[in-house]
Amino acid sequence: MKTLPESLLQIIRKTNNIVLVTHINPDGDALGSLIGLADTLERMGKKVFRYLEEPVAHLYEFLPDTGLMQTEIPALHDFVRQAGEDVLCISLDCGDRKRLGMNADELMKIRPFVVIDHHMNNNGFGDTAWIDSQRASTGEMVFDLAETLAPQISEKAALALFVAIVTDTGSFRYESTNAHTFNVARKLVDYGVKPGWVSGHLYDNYSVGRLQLLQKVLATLEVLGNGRVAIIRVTTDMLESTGCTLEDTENFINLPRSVTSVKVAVFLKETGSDRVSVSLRAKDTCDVAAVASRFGGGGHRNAAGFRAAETTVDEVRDRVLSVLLDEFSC
Ligand SMILES: [Mn+2]
Repeated sequence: MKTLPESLLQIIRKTNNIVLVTHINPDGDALGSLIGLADTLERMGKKVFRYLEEPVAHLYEFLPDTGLMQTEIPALHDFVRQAGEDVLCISLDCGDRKRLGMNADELMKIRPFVVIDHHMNNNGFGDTAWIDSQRASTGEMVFDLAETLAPQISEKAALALFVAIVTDTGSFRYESTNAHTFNVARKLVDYGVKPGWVSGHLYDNYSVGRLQLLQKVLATLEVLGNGRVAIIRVTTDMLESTGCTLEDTENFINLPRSVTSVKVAVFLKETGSDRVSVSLRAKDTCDVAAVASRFGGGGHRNAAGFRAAETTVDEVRDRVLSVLLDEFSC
């Protein structure tokens, strides 16, 4: 595990205006890390601009301070202008500058640009980077940072960081979970987090429509390669007829992945008339980050994804299958 670089601490300590950004379609780790760090920095007396491309997804609305997120680029410009030279941008949980979204170039004009992340394929874009692929979540890294910077972590920040860790470790089940992960989680509970309350919000808080959507998605299940590959899909029609959005499909992929024989689960999502987004989850040795990078995507060895345009779900299915079975022997 890489320790927190001193240079990062110095640059944060001396800067009074800090912009926090994360990847598009932010998950629990992205949002939790951003919220937890924002609160810690504000308690140190700094001004913080919490930038998101889109408002917080319904699933994560229970997180603290979601109302403080800003989505407007002109507001960001005002913040940076008022800050003058005394400004810094920190990117959290984002493995690639493209994943900063449509305003990536604008965001990266804010200098210095600091990257804190745990994605294996992160090439260290920006001026200063703290990247540690041994970490189970960015939230765990932000905890180390917050604990070093601030005398006390607030209950609010603790909750946000706990959600980051729980979601990115699949509730402490993934391979990346280690003693440090539990150590951080224990400290967060000491700071006031109630794990049962968090689980209730994350896992027992769904609509009937989502269950009906799950019914339709599971009906598309295909199992191939002698049971090693399981594929499910969601179409825009299914979303419409159940009153759901793609957000509601979060965690669906864990069901095909949970089958004993399955080494790779593939979730094909129709995101428009000719657009498809693909999530890949692996067990054991298959490296789905390598598979995803073949299609211009990325991620972790066990969890990765990519997007494809000007294509159909069937076409993408065939291409992914041939790469998985023929080239990677997953
Ligand atoms: Mn993460």
